[in-house]
Amino acid sequence: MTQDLYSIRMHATRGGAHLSGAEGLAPSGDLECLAAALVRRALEHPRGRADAVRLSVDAVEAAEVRTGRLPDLTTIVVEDWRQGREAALYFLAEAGVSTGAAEQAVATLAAGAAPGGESMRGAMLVDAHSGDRLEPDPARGVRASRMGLSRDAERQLRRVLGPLGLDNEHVREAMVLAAKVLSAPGIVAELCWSDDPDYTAGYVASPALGYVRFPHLKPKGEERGGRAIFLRREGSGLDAVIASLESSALLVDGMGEFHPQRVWKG
Ligand code: WAQ
Ligand code: MG
Repeated sequence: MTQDLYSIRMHATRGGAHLSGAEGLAPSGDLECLAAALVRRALEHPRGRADAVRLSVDAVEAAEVRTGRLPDLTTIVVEDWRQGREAALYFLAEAGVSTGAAEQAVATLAAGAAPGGESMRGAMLVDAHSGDRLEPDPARGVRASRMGLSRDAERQLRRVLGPLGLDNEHVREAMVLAAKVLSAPGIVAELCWSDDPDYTAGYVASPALGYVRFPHLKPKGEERGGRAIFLRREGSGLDAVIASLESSALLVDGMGEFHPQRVWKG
């Protein structure tokens, strides 16, 4: 990396509760435009208008920035969210998550993973074997940040996603976030569905499976969403995983493969 990059983060709240967050990694010339887009996003959120928006911009030294590629993408066509969750459990098992841990994480996200049944601001960290929750703060969770797409990669990604009907912010950002998560040590899998009431899709990602998306992981109108990051507890240790998710910088500058969609047969 020769160019200096900045990490930009947005956190919006409404009535003191988490409403929306976003993070990116961009050259200085892109920051003004990005900041405006993030403020707009907080004010036009489908769950309501933010009453506080915090933006932070931090320089990241070029030498700290790793580069990487996106995970491969596959869509598994499911009829509804019940089928979607059944399929997600199947892929989590394929990835190496125990049945108990996977079922518990799905139930926890469905019930609202933060205390009081709200959505968390960040992700739960879950022991892939026991299902134990490992994140230090169960309301905040762990927020992956300092990741972004290079301009060229963004152009390429949009060119491929467009004809698939998938060129939207949810998909682009989730793929970049999954790339960041999968690059952390000891990661077994990630499970996600949105907290936006109108967006029902979600995904399971793992180093071997890539990004496997399901058009429905929750009913339309449902506001509870979130992320579970499944870890192997032995190995690098929790602090190293959290440091990697929060503080290491990843610029995605390459594509993965795009597989044809498959229909879930149960
Ligand atoms: N780090 C950790 N957790 C996060 C982060 C982050 N940077 N951003 C969001 N989360 C958690 C948080 O609990 C949110 O409530 C939850 O994830 C959902 O965030 O069609 O739109 O931004 O392939 O609503 C996935 C499917 C869409 C895309 C995900 O997530 C597709 C989405 P949202
Ligand atoms: Mg959201």
